[in-house]
Amino acid sequence: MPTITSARVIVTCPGRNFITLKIETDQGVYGVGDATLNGRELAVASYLTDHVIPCLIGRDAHRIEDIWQYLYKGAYWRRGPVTMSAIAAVDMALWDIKGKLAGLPVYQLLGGASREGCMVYGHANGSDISETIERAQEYLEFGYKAVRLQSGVPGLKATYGVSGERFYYEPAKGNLPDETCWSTSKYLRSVPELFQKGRDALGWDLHLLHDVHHRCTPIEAARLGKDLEPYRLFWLEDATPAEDQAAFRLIRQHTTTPLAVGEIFNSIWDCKQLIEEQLIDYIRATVVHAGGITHLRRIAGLADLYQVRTGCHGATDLSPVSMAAALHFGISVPNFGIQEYMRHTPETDAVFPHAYSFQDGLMHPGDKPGLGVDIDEKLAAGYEYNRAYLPVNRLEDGTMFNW
Ligand code: KDG
Ligand code: MG
Repeated sequence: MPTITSARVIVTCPGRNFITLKIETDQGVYGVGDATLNGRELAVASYLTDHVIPCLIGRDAHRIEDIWQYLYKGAYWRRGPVTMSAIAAVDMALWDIKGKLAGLPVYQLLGGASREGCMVYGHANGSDISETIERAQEYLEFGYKAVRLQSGVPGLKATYGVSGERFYYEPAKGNLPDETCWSTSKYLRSVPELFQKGRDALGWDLHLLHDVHHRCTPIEAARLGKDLEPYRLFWLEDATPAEDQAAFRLIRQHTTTPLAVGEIFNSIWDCKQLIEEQLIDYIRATVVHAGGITHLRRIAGLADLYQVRTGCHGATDLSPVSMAAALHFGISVPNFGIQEYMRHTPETDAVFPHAYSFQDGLMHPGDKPGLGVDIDEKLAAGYEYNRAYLPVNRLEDGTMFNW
């Protein structure tokens, strides 16, 4: 049996913060797992170092399910993003070890490939509609089959998803959170025009997506979904905050625009009702924030029964370790839908050398044993942690709102 001899957390900031868990065994094989929780990174690092790692030493690294249950049930305090990101990191690292010891890429241990590659989407964003469309055209030239369109809203200084970065997505900044200002009525007026012009310029072959980022009430979201029906979106994401799963019933009753939700979910309980009542079409829970490959497979299994497909979160703040794990999961699971892929900067890619690749709009995890991703610890040590926050958002009259 491969015994866990040590485990440690590596904190690095090659342009942005990443938390990586490295688990070593007595067989000379180690595994890596991502534990990055944007804006709250050190909470997960401490949870791992102070509470989880001492429980791992001496355990059989092959017992992935048992260790998962031990960390989930054994904590007594179940669920929550900090706990579940920590468990996810352990889970990813153990799958990495199992693959390396078997001499197989992780997707082969998950049942093998169900498709040639995972369709991915990138973010096209611009300060106005024409800039957004130009960005989307660049994605088309790269070979993407799906693009998310976000555009500045006339009358608002800044809006979600629109940043200076072209191919990365980096909203976390500063010593304290940035404050942005929001008006749902201005936003709702501008989005249909974005998609009407988007379809005119980009045609109908490209899949188009949009992220509301939890900013509408259910009835506002229902109206937006209806207004966007002529443009046949692939999905409308996070239409309303999903703490209240039943709220999606109202949206669903009014529109046939497909709905996606779940990037902030951390357990199957967050989406059980959404899935069982077929209130959504895509579940966006991710490998890093929802308990690792082991738990995400459980969510996908439930979703498959109800014809809900996967559409995992994959913004730049999910490290290349998560990206690799997401692709092993995505290529193997029967009800894969799409994978978000915002690229990492060259500094990040250098710290995390990886085997996954992009071609013609699809990504493949590669065939290296394990996850096929590593961390260059020497390089990582050169980038010190830099506290950064996600922005907060207020309505025009100053009322605190959802970001
Ligand atoms: O850290 C938060 C971001 O990853 C999130 O705002 C990105 O909504 C997002 C998306 O769909 O990528
Ligand atoms: Mg989102």
